[in-house]
Amino acid sequence: MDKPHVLQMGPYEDWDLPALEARFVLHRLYEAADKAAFLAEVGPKVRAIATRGDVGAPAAVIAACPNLEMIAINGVGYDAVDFPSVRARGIKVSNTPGVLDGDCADLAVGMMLALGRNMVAADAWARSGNWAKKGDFPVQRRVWGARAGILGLGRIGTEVVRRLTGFGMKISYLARSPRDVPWDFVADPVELARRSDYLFVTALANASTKHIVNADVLRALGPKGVLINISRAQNIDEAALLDALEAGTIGGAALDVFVGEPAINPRFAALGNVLLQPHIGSATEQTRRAMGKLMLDNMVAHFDGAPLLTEVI
Ligand code: 8YV
Repeated sequence: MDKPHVLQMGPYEDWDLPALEARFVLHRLYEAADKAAFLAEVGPKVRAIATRGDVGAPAAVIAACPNLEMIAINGVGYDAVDFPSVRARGIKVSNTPGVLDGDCADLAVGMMLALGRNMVAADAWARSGNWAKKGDFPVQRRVWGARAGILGLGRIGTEVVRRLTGFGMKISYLARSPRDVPWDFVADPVELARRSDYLFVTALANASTKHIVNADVLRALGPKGVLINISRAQNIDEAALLDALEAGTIGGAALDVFVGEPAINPRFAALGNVLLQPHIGSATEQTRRAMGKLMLDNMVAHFDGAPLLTEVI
C-alpha cells in the first residue's frame, strides 16, 4: 500500500522520525525556502498535517491541502489550528493530552521557587565572587505556606495543585464551575489575583481566555504578587504585563510562553524581576517520547480506519 503523504509543519526530535517515516511520506514545509511554491506542489497529495502545539495549522495551509483528512498535533494545545477551516471540511484533529501534565507542573513549581527565592541572582552572586567580596546574599521572602491562585483547573492545573499542597500553600482556583475539590473556587480573575501571592496561569487558550490576565488582574496581584504562565501568551495582556513589571506594580513574572516567540519582546531581557524560559514545559525526553508516540498512534489509527485515540472535539 502506498504511504500517505503528510505535511510536517515543524521539527521533531530525531527519535520520532524513523517510525513516522516508516508509515508516511513526510514533506517538511518549515524547511522550504519558497513555502507557497512548496505548498502548491505537495498540497494536493497531502492527507494529513503533522504539527506541534506551538505551530498549529493556519487557514492558508489547510486551504492548500484539498485532500486533507486529519491534523495530528504533537502537543496538547490546539489554539494554533484554524478550527473554522477544520469544522467546515470535517477534518479530524488529534492532540497529546495527559502525557505532559507532570512536566508542565514541575516547571511551573520550579519557576515559583526559582523566582520566589531569587535563585538565578543568587547563583550569579556565588559565581561572580560577590559572596566573598560583598557578603551574604540578601534574604528573600518565604515561598511555602503562601497563597496560590490557579487560573484554569484542568489536568495541568490539577498537577500544579498536587505539588503545591506539599508546600502547605493555600489554594484558590478559577474554573468554569466549582469542582468537588477542597480548594476555594473563585469565579472572577481579579478576585483570584487578589487572593494570590503566586498566580499560575494554566488555562487552555481560546477566545474566552484571551487577555484574561489584564491590567486589572495585575493590579489586584499587587507589588508582591508573582505571575507564572505555562499556558499560552495570548492569555496575558503582555503589554500591560511589561508596564506592570517595569513600574514594579507587580512583584515579578515567570514565563514559559511569549507573544511572537521565539523572538521575545526585548523589554523582558532588561528586567530583574522576571524568570524567562524558552517554552520548555513539556521538554523532557520521557515526555517528548510519549508525545511523539501518541501523535503517531493517532495518525496510524486514522489511516487504519480506527477511531482516533485522543481526538480534539
Ligand atoms: C510544545 C506545547 O511547544 O503541548 C503544547 O501545546 O506548546 C508544547 O508541548 C510543542 O507542542 C512540542 O512539540
